[in-house]
Amino acid sequence: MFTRAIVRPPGSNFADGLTTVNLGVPDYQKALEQHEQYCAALTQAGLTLTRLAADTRFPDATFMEDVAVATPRGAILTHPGAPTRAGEVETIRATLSQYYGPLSMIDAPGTLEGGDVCNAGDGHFLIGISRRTNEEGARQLSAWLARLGYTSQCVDFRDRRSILHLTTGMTALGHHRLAVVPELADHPALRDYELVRTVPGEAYAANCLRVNDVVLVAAGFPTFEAYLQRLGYHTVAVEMSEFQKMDGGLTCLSLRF
Ligand code: CIR
Repeated sequence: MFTRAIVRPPGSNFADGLTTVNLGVPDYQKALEQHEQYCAALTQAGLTLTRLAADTRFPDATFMEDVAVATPRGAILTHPGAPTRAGEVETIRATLSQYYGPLSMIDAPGTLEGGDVCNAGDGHFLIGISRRTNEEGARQLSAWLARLGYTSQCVDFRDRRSILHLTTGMTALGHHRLAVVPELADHPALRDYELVRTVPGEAYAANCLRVNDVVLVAAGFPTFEAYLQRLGYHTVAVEMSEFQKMDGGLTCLSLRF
């Protein structure tokens, strides 16, 4: 059960952030509107929002998920693998400490981005090894999670080049279910889960966000959304086109706890 989320709107230089997709330059005004719609959906789902100010020192800083891992028992600051994002970590420390007290962090040579971490349920976390998260970062996170009484497992997907972060390719739906892109569905680490696969052309929809009784889905992926509804989920569609252009999805835009 989540009660809070920390969010930060995109800054005016949002388009200068990192991207690997070829979908054009994001429209800043539209991105602000979509961010507002996202915040409204989180509020509607029962969360109290802490809204940080936009920070133009870091064009990717709206993607809050990557700079910390927040769990019901503790939070840890990450060590982004993307050098341009390293400075974002300190911008969240004071806010997160208000809720969790002094925070530990992932140290070099470890790198880890929160987008590579998935709380799969039942006290178990999946940790992606990716272009941004290395084995040492995953090892440090796993040890920290173990101290909190959680189990974890690594999902090395460096051979699946189209997936940036683990949560780009899969997200937890509860009930031992994962939403997943076909490219990740045969990964041995996922074999004990029931998988809800996206259909061709809807891979972006795998990054959905379960918030209590609601699942936020990216607007424009009707097959996936209808599939979730048939499984009994109450879905809320949020326009995400401008964030998609910068490789970001629904989970990336907040830290929930
Ligand atoms: C980046 O490349 O770091 C940002 N443009 C997008 C980060 C998306 N975050 C996520 O998947 N958790």
